[in-house]
Amino acid sequence: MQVIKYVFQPHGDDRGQLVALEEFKDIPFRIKRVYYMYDTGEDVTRGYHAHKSLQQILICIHGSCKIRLDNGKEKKVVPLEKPYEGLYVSNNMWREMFDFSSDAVLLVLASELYDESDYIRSYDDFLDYVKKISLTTTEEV
Ligand code: T46
Repeated sequence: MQVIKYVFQPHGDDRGQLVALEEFKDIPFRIKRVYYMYDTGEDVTRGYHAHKSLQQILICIHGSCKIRLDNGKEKKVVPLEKPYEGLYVSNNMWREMFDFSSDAVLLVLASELYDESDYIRSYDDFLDYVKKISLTTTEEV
C-alpha cells in the first residue's frame, strides 16, 4: 500500500509560520468541505469506516494522532504530528483515527459534501466491496 503524505511549505518569518493550501495546487482535488475534530479523548478511536467516493487530506494542525489505513489487503499506521504534513486518504480505504494527544486538532479537507450514503460502516461490507471492485477492474482490463 502506498501512503501519500504531503509536506506543505510553511511561509515562515520572525512572526511565526503560515501554511496556505490551494485546491488543485497543494491539494489534489476541489475542496468542497472542511471539518475538524478536537477534545478527542486520548483512549478514543474514531472512524471505523470507508468511503466509496470521498477523497480527503488529514492534517493534525495541533498536537498529534495516528491514522490506521486499511485497503482490505494491507494495513498501515501513519503518525500525524506536524502542522505542515497532510495524509491523503483515498476512497475505498478503511480508516481509524486514534492515539490523540489531549491538545490534538485534526483538520480534514474533503472532496465532497457530507453524504451518509457514501459511507461503508461495516468492515465485512467493506471487504466485500473492495473485492467486488478489484474483480470488476480486472475483468475490464
Ligand atoms: C472521515 C473521518 C476522517 C456532519 O454532520 N458533517 C460532516 O461533514 C461530518 C464529517 C460529520 N457530521 C456529523 C455526523 C455525525 O453525527 O458529525 C458526527 C460525527 O461524525 P463521524 O462519526 O462520521 O466522525 P468520524 O470521526 O468517525 O469520521 C469523520 C468523517 O465522518 C469521515 O468522513 O473520513 O472523520
